[in-house]
Amino acid sequence: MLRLSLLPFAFAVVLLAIGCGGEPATEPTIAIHYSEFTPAVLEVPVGRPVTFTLRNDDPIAHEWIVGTPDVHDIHRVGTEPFHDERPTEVTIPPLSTLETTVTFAKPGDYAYICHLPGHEAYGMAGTLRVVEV
Ligand SMILES: [Cu+2]
Repeated sequence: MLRLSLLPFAFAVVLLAIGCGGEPATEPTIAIHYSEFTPAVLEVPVGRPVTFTLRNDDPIAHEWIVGTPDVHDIHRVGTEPFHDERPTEVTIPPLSTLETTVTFAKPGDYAYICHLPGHEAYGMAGTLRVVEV
């Protein structure tokens, strides 16, 4: 009896794990809590505007910076304390939500990382998969 009642739950977990085989997201939400991005891997389409909702549930500020390795190299040693001028570089104040819209011209995997001191080392990084649709 117990086994039967758990079956639908197990099925739902499998569906979540394979992302339901759906389209890449054009309006994804990335949540930040305990200095961690959720989801840590996200698939979006190339050549189409993608509006990211960035929700910071922590009582401290974080950054969401997405780009190629050279972009991250710059930000690892950068001194800009606040980002609000490029759609791919966003500072999210404590306990707040921001939106940013980006159209990715080239498919590939791009890291998104918080470059505030110590946050990347703590694990505050994710992967954005930009895919052909
Ligand atoms: Cu952070």
